[in-house]
Amino acid sequence: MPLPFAARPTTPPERFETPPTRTRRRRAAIAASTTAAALCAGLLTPGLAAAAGPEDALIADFTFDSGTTSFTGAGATATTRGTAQLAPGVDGNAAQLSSSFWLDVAKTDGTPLLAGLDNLTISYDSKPNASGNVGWTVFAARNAAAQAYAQEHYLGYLDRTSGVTVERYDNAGSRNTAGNLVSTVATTEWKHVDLVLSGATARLFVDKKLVSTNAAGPALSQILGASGGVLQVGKANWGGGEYFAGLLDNLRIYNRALTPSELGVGAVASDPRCRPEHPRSDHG
Ligand SMILES: [Ca+2]
Repeated sequence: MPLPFAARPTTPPERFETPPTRTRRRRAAIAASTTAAALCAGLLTPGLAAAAGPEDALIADFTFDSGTTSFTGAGATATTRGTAQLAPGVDGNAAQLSSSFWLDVAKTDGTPLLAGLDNLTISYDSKPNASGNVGWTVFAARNAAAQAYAQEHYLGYLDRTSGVTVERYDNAGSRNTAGNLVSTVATTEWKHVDLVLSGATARLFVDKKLVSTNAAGPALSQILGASGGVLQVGKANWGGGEYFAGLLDNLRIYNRALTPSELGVGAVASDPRCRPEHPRSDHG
C-alpha cells in the first residue's frame, strides 16, 4: 500500500531502472556501508528496506498454476516425468507428486541450476500423504546415478507428516550424518518450509519458525561437484527410485541466503549482519 505523501522518506530509496552495472553496485555498496544502521533498522521494519529484494535472487519459481508437461519460472524449468497430476494447492494448483509424477529441474537452457552455489534458499509449501510417502520433496545430487550407502553425495529432504529431515551428504566410506537437520514438528496440514544454506551452515524453518540449525555440513558445491549435478523434485535416486507422495506448491529457490526478515521470520535482531561488526555486504 503506498504511504501517504507526507509519510514518504525525504530521500527516496535508490531504484535501478535497468540491470545494475558493477560500478553502480559498488556505489550502492558504499552508500549501504555508510547507512548500515539505517538499513538494519529497515530490516527490522518490513516494507522500509530499499535494497534488492528476494525476488531479484529467484532462480526458480514453480507455482504449478499452469502447465502439465513442464513448469517454468524465474529462468528454470521443471520437466514432468510420468504424468502430471494437479490438485488444489495453497494458491491455485499444487503438484500432486507420487511415484508416477516427479520432476527434473534445470535452468531453462538445460544446464544445472545449482552449479557453484554455496549460499541458497529453498522454500516450498507441502502437504505430505500420511502413508505411503518416503518424503523426497527436493533432491539435489552429484549425478543421476543410484546412491550407494556410505558413498552418498546429495542434499535431500525427507518430508513427512511426522516431521522433516534434511540430509547433507558428501560421504566417502562411512555415513557421516553430522550435517543433517531434523524437525519433529508433526502436521497433516499444509506447512511452509524454508531451508537457508550459508556454506557449512544450514537453517531449517517450518511455518516461519526456526526448527533446526547445523553449522557442520558440507557446502553445496562440495556435495554437487563441479558439474552442478542434478535437481529432482519428488524423487530420490535410491535403488530404482524413492518418492514423495503428497502435495507441493510454491517451490522457490533463491541464489543467496535470505535474511530472517526476508523470510518473514520474527527473530530479525539475531541477524548477524545487523551487528556492528558485520556491516551489510550483500550489495557488492
Ligand atoms: Ca499453486
